[in-house]
Amino acid sequence: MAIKEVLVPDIGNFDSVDVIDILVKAGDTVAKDDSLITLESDKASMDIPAPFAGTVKEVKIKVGDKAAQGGLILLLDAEEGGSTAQPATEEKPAPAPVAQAAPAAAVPEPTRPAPEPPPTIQPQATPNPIAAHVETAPGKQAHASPSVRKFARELGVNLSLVSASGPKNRIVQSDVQAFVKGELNKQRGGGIASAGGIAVIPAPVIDFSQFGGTEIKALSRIKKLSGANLHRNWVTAPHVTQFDEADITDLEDFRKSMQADAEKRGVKLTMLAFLIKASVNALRTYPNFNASLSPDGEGLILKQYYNVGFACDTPDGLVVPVIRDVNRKDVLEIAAELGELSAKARERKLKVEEMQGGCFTISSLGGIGGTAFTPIINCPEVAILGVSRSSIQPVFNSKTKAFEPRLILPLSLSYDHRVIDGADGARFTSHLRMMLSDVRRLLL
Ligand code: CAO
Repeated sequence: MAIKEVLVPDIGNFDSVDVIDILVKAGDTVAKDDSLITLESDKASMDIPAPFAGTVKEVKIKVGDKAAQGGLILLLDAEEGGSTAQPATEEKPAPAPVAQAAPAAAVPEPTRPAPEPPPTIQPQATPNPIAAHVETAPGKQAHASPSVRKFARELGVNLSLVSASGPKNRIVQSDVQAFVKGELNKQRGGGIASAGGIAVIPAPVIDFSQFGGTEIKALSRIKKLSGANLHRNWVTAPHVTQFDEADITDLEDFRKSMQADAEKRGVKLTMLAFLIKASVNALRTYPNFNASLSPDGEGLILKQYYNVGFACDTPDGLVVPVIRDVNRKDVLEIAAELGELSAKARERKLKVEEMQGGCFTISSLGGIGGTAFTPIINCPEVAILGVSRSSIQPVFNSKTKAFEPRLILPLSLSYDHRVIDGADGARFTSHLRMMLSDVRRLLL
């Protein structure tokens, strides 16, 4: 074995092109002609193949770098006799330590034979978006490097169905892997047989510019990721939405009475904080809501912790920060965390772990408006609470025999009907109603 450099070969008429995909990592074994990296210019994309077989010792380039002919890609521990067709250079050994300081010229530079130019790589033209769109319909345009296309072909994946997460809306290998995983999970259907999958007719491909001016606005990364997740959740979990209303007149009075105190402590005491507290009480009473289906669909994983996520609208799209161990926190602590996490979400400073581990989600649109909506479950959770705008409603008081103005909060609970029965759905919202209409219970 000998460590050799692998350099960017002659890539045609390009001075410097973007590295858009690294297909190997240190320790990987590659065969001659296996793709190592993908380069992309405005007009073309190309995979750079291994000039000989060996084990990757160190990758010297990263996604986002610019590459030009002769640039160092990686060091490859070449297999014996495997490099004859593609000579490359020996890795430069470190200069031997010398006892006395000596001018640099005194340490002989090890001979570094010029690498034999590898064969010219023929760039593969990036498909014309319009042509690709038509070509891959039904679905959408699929930008992917030749290696990813090969990988997809080997797995029988139709790239037009795969969501892209790479630069310039490019499908990368991990997207294909995620797609295959998703398909396998779908087939398992959470353990409940899916009758041959869902057959839908292809979406029509329409050139909207024939009707008037159009422009294309790229979807943000968050929108693309959340869109794919929402679609999967909507299609795989049979949703039922239970609507209810809670009388929050007393709770709102209480909240307002506590607001000044809370502000002194730098906290905005919001209705959402009380809703999170009430939800955890309902989750403890109805543990099937604090659960996930096991991956084989044979059981229910009941969670002994109570982490609640809340949908947060940011300029880049929807994110769901998670407040952990809500059962151990009082309403003020929850409100403080809500404020911190929402601010972080809007400043794009949320850490991955701050969006993980949720058991249940609340989507509050009350500050914006609306009377009811059907939220999509944040799977693998099994339920989500939608909250709409509260309003003063006339409520009949059977004792006084008169209508009274009360502040009514609309609730929309979507649940996964594989896990939750309709009766439990109604029990859960009734429990929430009770908690929210009696502030003493809520704070106990
Ligand atoms: N009814 C009436 N008014 C309400 C209300 C409700 N249910 N909930 C909040 N409000 C009012 C508040 O009183 C407040 O008014 P003031 O500014 O006059 O005090 C205002 O709306 C803002 O509310 P807030 O500061 O309490 O914030 P919030 O807790 O309502 O919202 C957050 C926080 C992060 C949930 C919100 O900013 C957000 O991003 N909401 C959108 C969530 C979303 O996009 N969901 C859809 C996901 S798809 O299923």
